[in-house]
Amino acid sequence: MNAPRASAQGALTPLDVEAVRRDFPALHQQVNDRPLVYLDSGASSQKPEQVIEALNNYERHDHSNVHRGVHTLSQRATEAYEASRTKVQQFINAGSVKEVVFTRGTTEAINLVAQSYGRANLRSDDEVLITEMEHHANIVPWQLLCEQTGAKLKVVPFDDTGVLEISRLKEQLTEKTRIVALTHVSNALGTVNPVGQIIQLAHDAGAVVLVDGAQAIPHGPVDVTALECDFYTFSGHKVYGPTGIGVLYGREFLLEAMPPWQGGGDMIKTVGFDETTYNDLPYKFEAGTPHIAGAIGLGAAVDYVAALGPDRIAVHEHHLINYATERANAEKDMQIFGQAPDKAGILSFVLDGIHPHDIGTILDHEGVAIRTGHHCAMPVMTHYGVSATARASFGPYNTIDEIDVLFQAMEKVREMFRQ
Ligand code: C6P
Repeated sequence: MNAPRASAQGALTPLDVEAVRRDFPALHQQVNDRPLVYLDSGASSQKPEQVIEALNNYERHDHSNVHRGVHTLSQRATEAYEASRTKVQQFINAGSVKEVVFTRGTTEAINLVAQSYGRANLRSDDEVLITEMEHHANIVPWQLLCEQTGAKLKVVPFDDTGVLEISRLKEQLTEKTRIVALTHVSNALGTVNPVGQIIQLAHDAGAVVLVDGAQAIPHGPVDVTALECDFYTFSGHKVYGPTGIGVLYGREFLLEAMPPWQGGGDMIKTVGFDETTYNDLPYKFEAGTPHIAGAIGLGAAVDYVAALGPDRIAVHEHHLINYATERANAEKDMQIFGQAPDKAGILSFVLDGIHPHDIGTILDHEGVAIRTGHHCAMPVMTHYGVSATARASFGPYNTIDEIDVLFQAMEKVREMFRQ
């Protein structure tokens, strides 16, 4: 995330968390006879009324296919779909709507870049640089690309506190590096990487940079133009929007030069058996009927986040993670994974002698939802020699009281497993 603007930071009014909570109907329910404490926004966030209403309104009144019909419903659907693209463009400060491609999510966006940009530009002997803290979605597409092209995958390590080793990155970045792909915020450690600095280093070495923003965009301001990144990816369902929709931001001149990835309707201008010509950006990369409702819901979601204020969300979530970390540090049997100085609202931990899945199950009995497992970041688990962790992840609707409930519920876990 771009740091909350220093001048604005002092002047920021805090989030009215109770008002935010009122917007999220799913939060107001009992789970296992306890009030739900939802601490799994890193896996998928909940949706505010504003998003649910936008989806509802579209499905009830405006549904039709986009870019195809002359009739009123198709025009309404097209207008709403394209209006969402403009909202996303403004939200991330992209230079043009041509730079905003709708995808199924972060995973598809990364695969698109690997297969389109990567296949067109990489040769054997070239190198792709990723980091040890990547989600599988930012590892496997590059492994596939390397298998296909003969390029080599190199991995920048992180230290035991979860901080990327920039000195190693500098050593590994060479004239052979064509692509640097890294996460903005680690989903398993919470580390916020210095992506601005890394982008400059990569550009100096002549490489393009893809930033996986899945865990960054929901939790603070992101300005792709200020970052000067080449590609930025994120998913709707982590930013209080629907599943099945996401965004690939790409610099226009790069997208323009890239070949299409998937072929089909909407991505063409003309089709003949001898020759097919491709549509303009961004449609060249949107083959087939898109997830229209998803895009409209995502537009409502970014409107919602913009109105709350990404700066204010970041400040609130820092407050939560600092409090949770302080509490966790006071527990002798608790080990935290990821103690980077710059950290988003993600607390990954284990309790001595208790399997994370057991922690998750008992917490669920207490109404507390967390994620347990490898978090699709197996190399992070390997780094620490564990197979899984428990992970609490926060959103703008979480409170200090809920963190207290988490720690109280952990007492139950201890009682159950240490009798
Ligand atoms: N992480 C988590 O619980 P998709 O599935 O395409 O929406 O997002 C993939 C993805 C990519 N990068 C990062 C950093 C991510 O955190 C995720 C999704 C979820 O941590 C589900 S595994």
